[in-house]
Amino acid sequence: MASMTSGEFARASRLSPKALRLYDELGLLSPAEVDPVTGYRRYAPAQLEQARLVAWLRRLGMPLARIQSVTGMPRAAVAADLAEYWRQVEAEMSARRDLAAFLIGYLSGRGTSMSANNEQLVIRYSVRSDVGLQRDVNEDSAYASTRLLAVADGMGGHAAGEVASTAVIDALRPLDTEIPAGELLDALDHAVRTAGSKLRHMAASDPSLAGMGTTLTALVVSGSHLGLVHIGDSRAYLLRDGELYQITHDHTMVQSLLDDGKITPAEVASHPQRSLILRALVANRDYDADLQLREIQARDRYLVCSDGLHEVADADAIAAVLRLAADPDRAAKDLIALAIAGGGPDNVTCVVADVEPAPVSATAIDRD
Ligand SMILES: [Mn+2]
Repeated sequence: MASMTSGEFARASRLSPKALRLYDELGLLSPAEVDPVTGYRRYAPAQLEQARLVAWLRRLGMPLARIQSVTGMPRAAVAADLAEYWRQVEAEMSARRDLAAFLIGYLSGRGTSMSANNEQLVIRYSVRSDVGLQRDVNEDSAYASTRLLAVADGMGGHAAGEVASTAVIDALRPLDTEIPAGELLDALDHAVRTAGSKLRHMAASDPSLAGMGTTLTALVVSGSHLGLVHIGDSRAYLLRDGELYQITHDHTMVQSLLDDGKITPAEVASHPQRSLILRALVANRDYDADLQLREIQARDRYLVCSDGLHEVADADAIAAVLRLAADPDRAAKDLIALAIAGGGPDNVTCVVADVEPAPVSATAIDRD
């Protein structure tokens, strides 16, 4: 049986190479063979059905951990699990439909300023930053509140990096207010563009700031939704049901080489251009940031961090700390310690936020 290159397999299965790599990392679908020298993956045509099944289950919204648990099962067992999963989805949808109907009536009847949240959640957070062991100044800036969680990692030499990251975090402050979920992405887009033009204005009036720039990864919470804006190589992670997910994509040279299959994950750490950032908020150019809208759930734990953490700590090490720490402050302290133990080559900043159900007394809506 002739094997297929990952590109051929991606086209035939209508999955992106990125999705195939993710499925491999998660143990959902491993290549039939991996070239020991080049790291190139090859798949068997017989794996197409498995690939399509994984893609369909993803489209239905089944969590990765659950897909993982059914892969390899006989078809009948997968069918039974899918039926059970779908019953749960419909039960949740039905509960949300009831709540939405209640809210629509409530809002149109009284016209109060109550926010249209359909779940009552609270955010507990902590922020920690450290200069590290090899730098003289800390050019990271951060912000944390119950609504806005942000990290910016400045660059540009002398004090310019600190100026850039501080200015961008300041430009985000207006987001620390009640924003309807439907307006989150527009608000984030506006804030990041304002931040970019602020950098350009500052550089125009002070030539020593011409080369400055900063990364930005920021989360804004509205009810059960979260808006995310991201540019550069800072990261956001989500720990949900014990699984760690990186929810931002690095805008770096090595990430783009990885995406194109030109290097392997093992080659990243020693790549000569590993610190080269392809997109950031800079004074002399206008790059687009990534925007996302996500649902948050009670017991989610979010981490926003500068590369001072993930350049020395891999996902397993970060996940281990996030799973164990009793509260956000413990987690943030332990993550900083992890970066220092790894040599502290860079400034390191960690914002950790837990999503918790609101205490009953604070619940605005009684669904009964
Ligand atoms: Mn950094």
